[in-house]
Formats: sequence, C-alpha cells, structure tokens
Amino acid sequence: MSAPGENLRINGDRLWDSIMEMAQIGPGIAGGNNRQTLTDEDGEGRHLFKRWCDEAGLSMGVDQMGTMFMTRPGTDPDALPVYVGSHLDTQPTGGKYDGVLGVLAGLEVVRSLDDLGIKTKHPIVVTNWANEEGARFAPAMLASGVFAGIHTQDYAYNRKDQAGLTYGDELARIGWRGEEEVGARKMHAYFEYHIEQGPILEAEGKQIGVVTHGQGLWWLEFTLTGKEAHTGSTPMNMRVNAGLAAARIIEMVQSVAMDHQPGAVGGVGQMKFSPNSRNVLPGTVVFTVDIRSPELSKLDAMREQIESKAQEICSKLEVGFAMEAVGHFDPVAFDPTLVQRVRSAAEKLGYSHMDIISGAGHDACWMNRVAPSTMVMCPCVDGLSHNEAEEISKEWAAAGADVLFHAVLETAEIVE
Ligand code: HGY
Ligand code: MN
Ligand code: MN
Repeated sequence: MSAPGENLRINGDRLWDSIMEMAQIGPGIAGGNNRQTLTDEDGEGRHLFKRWCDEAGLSMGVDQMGTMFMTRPGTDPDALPVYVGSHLDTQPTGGKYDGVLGVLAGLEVVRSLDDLGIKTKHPIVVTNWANEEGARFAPAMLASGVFAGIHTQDYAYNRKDQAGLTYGDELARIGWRGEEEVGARKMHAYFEYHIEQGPILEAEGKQIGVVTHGQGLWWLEFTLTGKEAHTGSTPMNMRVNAGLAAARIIEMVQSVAMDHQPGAVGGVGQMKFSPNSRNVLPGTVVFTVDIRSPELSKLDAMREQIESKAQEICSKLEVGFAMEAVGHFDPVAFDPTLVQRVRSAAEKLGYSHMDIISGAGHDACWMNRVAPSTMVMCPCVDGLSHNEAEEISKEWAAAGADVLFHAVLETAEIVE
C-alpha cells in the first residue's frame, strides 16, 4: 500500500465555502452561531449536512442518540471503517468553526477522494456526534459518551435543559432519533480535526497541532441552600446567604487552580439563583465548577480541595451544601501510531507543527476508549473560542484538512 504523495491536497475553497454556508444556520447575534443541540436550528444543520453527503454518494446511519454516520464504502467489505468526526452543535454564543471544521473537513476528505478517483480498503465514515457541547444538556460529549459505554442511554435521555425538556423528547421532536444501537459500530481508527481553542499554536507560529493528549476534566455541580429573605429589611447577622457562599467558592476555585500551575484551569460559567428576584436573598444557588489538568494528580488534588473548602465556606455561613459530579474524564493519551501519522503528514506536506495537549474536551477523548484515536488541530485567532468572535484563516483550515486527509488515507489504505 503506497502512502499518498505529498502533492495530494484537499480543495480548500470548497471546504471554506461549506463552513460559511453552514454558518448561515442558527446565526448568533454577533457573527457567530447559536445552533444548540436538538433545536430546530440543529435539525436544519443536520439536513444541510445530509444533503451534502447525499450529493457525495454517502449512505447514512443514525443511532438512538441522534449521531449521524455517513459512509463511503471501501473495497474490502470486512475491513473496519476509519471514522472522521466532530460535531455540528454549538454553544449559545459559539463560533463558526468549533466542531463544524472537523465534520466538514471529514466530508472534504471524501469529496477529494472522489475528485482524485482514489479507492480505499477500509470504508470511511464521516461522523456528526450529537450534543458534544453539553451546553443545553450536560454533560459535554454526551452521545459519544453513551457510544463508549460511559453513560447509559437512559441517563442521557433523561438529561434536562433549563426549560425542563429532556434529551429524549427533544431528539424525537426534531425527528433525528435513529434506530441503530448506540456503540454497536466497531472502528478501525478515529480521527478528529478541531480548532485549538487556545493561544499556543498561533503564538508559536505553527500551522498544525499534533495532539498527543487531551487534558482531564471534572464538572462539579453545586447546589447551595440559603434562606429566602428580604434584601432590604433582613439584618446582615440574620442572613443565610447562599449567594455569598457561591461568590466565595468561585474565588476559592480561582486560587486552587492558581496553586496548581502550570497546567491547571478552573472556573464557573453557569450559575442560577432562585427565585432570582432582585430584592430576595436566594433560596438556592446552582452552579457548575469546571476544572481541568493534563496531570491526573493535579486534577484529583484540585477536586478534593475544592470539595472540602466549599463545605467549609458553606458551614461557616450555615448554607446547605450538595455537590454532584456531572462530567468527568481522566487525561487521555491518544494512539501513538496515529499521532505519528499526523506528525509525518505535516512534515511531508511542509507544514510547521508542534505536539500539543488539547485543553478542550472532544468526542475523540471518549472514542479513545473504544478504538485507536487521535486529533489534528489548527490555530485560532487570539486563542479565542466559545465566543462569537472565534476566527481562523482559510489557509489554516486547509492545512489541517490536508494533514487529516493524508493521515486518514494512510490508515484507510489506498487501493491501486
Ligand atoms: O467543554 C469542552 O471542552 C468542549 O468544548 N465541549
Ligand atoms: Mn468542539
Ligand atoms: Mn466547544
């Protein structure tokens, strides 16, 4: 089996045009996207992706979590497929490229194979994982987590959004609940191409991130119980102030993360006061602490410290305390053979590259449990993501897709 020649490239204009067309669906308010999972906009994006895959002659399978698998046949019917995927769902104030780049680059790999008349031994399956973001239905990577056996389908179906709607009901409502058993598919390998979502590649002037690891994560959901009371007439010494406890915990999370530098992060992105009235002290405050590190020892130490310090803060204020881990995975080491294929593809194509650890979580982190997996990354402007101003260059997009193309081709094996 010959490795692909270094002159083989994808069609960068077609990839960019597809990304820009997908960005028209579920527009945000500041140039990005709000195409949250299982919304009508998500459904529209799925139909556009399906139309493109139909045009490319791919056959579609959808599993019971709503993940889309679009297959280009290989020459060997017994060969396990090479999967190339990411996600089309976005944050509420998301960018145009997070997830979308990887799904549409996978489609571009297939389109380029057809242009070049190349056959592969292994089938290639372009994948759109449902609910990667976990913004509407926590946790993140929910569908790939069910696929990898991390979560039960029942748990996933009963996850609720802030309006109390369940994943299962919403999946049925948009008409994308497939019949396939989740996780029944077996993979020869899994690749995911994604924007870095951090500042390293741009700062180092590198075009390609060779992703060796993914950092580990905990999402800890705190429910603090105070006493609803008038914010005006209740003396300070009579307050059971859950809002104050929450503020002290956020400050504490910041200092615990700073105590574990380098290579640790911690913060809070979502908080809900109830009854959320300006002149009522909150009865409950619910928020999620997101901590991450590539080092397991640091990740576990931060989790222990945050839980015990938070209990201390709450008992001093006589605030009720409950904590539930709603998301977790240990640091991930991707498959060294596939990592090397990405690295040598970048070298062969003449793209500057460096090894990098993924700061964000990705479906690849769960796929790594069930098949040899790895990732390719491209830089993003100012390292900004999960922000409507997220931006990449057309050249960066194409370079990473070229590397993906060669690594996938080498793994799927060209048939002369
Ligand atoms: O949370 C993450 O890292 C990913 O964006 N879902
Ligand atoms: Mn993503
Ligand atoms: Mn994201």
